[in-house]
Amino acid sequence: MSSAIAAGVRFFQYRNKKADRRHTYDVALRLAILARESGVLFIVNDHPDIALAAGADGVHLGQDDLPIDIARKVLGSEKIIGISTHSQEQACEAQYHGADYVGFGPVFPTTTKDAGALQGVEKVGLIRKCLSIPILAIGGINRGNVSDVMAAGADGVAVISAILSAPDIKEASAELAKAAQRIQGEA
Ligand code: 3NM
Repeated sequence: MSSAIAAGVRFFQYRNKKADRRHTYDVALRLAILARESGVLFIVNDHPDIALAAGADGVHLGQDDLPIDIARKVLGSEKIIGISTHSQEQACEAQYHGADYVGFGPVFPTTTKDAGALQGVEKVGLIRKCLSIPILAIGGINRGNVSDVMAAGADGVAVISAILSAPDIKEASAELAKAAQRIQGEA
């Protein structure tokens, strides 16, 4: 995380589907402290209670996690609640229920998880037209396609393998952050 912070990444999610809740809390606590000291945002995947207990900025929910309004009860009005969406209908519903942002994907093929039907860049443009909350595109995003996704209307991108599998995490983060910011600056 430190390398990515140094490279300009400003929003982090701790996602570990295999760890038990105690381990998730322990790691989230350390990452929340680092994020606060570094002035970046930090959210925890799946668990609103762990996000709150660890002092994170919010939670990222999946479609099968707690509903947004229940997570809101746990976290209060100040924390960030985001949710993964995989269709225009889910994205609209997330906004209606008070999500602060939606993740939308998979935009491109990914081997990181079985993310369901491919959405493509055009869908990002479509949901941009009906959502006022930020859209973070996810799924197979890399330095070669990030500009297209941003140009289609995403507010940001969520990236796993193009950063974590890169030989140099700092360099990969910097290239992605620079490409995303350049397009945002043009918008
Ligand atoms: N969620 P990578 S795609 C965690 O479509 C996740 O909601 C997705 O990893 C979704 O950057 C995905 O390595 C994996 O493709 C993203």
